[in-house]
Amino acid sequence: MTALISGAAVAQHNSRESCWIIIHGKAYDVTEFLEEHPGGAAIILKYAGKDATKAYDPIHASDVVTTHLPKDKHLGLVDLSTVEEVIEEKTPEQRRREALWAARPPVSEILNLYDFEVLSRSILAPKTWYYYSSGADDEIALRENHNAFQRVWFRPRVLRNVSEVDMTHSILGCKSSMPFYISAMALGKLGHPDGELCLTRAAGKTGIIQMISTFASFTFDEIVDARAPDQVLFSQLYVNQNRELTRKYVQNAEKRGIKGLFITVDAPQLGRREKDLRAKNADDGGSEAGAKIQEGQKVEKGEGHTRAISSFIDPCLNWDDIKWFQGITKMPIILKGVATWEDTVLAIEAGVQGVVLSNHGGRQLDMARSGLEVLVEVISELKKRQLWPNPNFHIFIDGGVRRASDILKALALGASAVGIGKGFLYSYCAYGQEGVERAIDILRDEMIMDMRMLGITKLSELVPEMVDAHGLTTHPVPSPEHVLYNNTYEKLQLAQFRDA
Ligand code: 173
Repeated sequence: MTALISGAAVAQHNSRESCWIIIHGKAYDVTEFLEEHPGGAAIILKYAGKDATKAYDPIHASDVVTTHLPKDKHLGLVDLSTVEEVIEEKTPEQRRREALWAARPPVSEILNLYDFEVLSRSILAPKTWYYYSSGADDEIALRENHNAFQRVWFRPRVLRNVSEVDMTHSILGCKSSMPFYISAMALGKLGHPDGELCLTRAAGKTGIIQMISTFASFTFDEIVDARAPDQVLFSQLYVNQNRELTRKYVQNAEKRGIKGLFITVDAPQLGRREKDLRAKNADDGGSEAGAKIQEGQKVEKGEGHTRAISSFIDPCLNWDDIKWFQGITKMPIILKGVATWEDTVLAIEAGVQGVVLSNHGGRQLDMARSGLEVLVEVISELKKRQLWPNPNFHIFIDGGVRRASDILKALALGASAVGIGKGFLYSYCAYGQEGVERAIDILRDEMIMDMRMLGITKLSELVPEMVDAHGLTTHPVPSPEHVLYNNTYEKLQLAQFRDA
């Protein structure tokens, strides 16, 4: 048995010239890795010669250090009884946020998905909030995703017996308790220590499908291990320049029983989210950097840390690559981030099983239309070409979905199902797993109510005639404020902290 390394031995390597750190009871020599760390050298140097576990854990998947550092930099087990505990002073900002966390209203008082959002804004560290909430450039697409739903109106039917309502659905042939899935989002641990696992556990309890992000902050296997028996999971894929790593990732996903591979096609380069970039410049850490990145590669820096992580993404990806994916997996392949009918036709011709019409939550190309608007165009053009309806091809949309009414509008207009990302992200930032369960309950209640008032008892009764989408392609310009409404009536209210 090899001897344990003492705390004193590690403590000697406390400089840029020789930097050792302890993570989960093991010592690592990170001297040569300092300049490669996506989060910058400064944050590692803060822990040079010390136990960095507490700083590492909230941000990194557990295997990042082991998979990133060459084996000769793994120094061995440390005798933790000889290691001085790192006691971090809490900053006033951390104390303020902890007080807000304690003053959250009971989760039962949360009435809609916006409530989670408004609480998260205060609870999250500013740079996390900016990373999660910012859109690309002028954030027009970000806002448009939400606004588009407000340009579609219902044409409800009455006097139908709606006592029993069934909202179960099939998504890519898999059973789902409702017609939406949890969309992939990166870096979940920034928002809550249990990060993506809050989603997995809540989804398992409620029969909802979750899509795992390539850049989740738990490893892919940790998330899959947290699923309930028979729980369905999808996987989102950023294609790596090193196709061998991508092949391994995809084949592991298939082996672990993933039911759909969603290949992101709208991010040959990451969009510029300026709030995120500014927040990153203003601090040392760039803590977003710690995602589970596909193993063994160096990152480029200089344009913000999130963009640094994304430098693995292959901008060469093109239609010819689809055949390669079809050759390495039998999972259904869905292209995530399609924005036109032309590319939807190409996707059908390429033989994939579906598309997600999406502008990436307004985070990629600003002014790219909302998925909802693109949906109407796509269905109409596919019908003209006798390509729709098509039981073997699935059209999903995401972006801006916060209400069951949004989901029902999308389904009425032809969507096979709808992806919801931030609505669930903020639910766990504010309340952990309990928040996600509450969000799902809220959507279930809204679904029952809306389906009844639309005059349907099951989703197959939802038809295009139940919505008026004429205004969808009209993009209104900002109008002067409504003086009477704004000055006379109280604003709609959102959740408030107790005594805050
Ligand atoms: O939207 C995102 O933030 C995203 O897709 C991403 C991509 C790479 C790294 C981190 C996040």
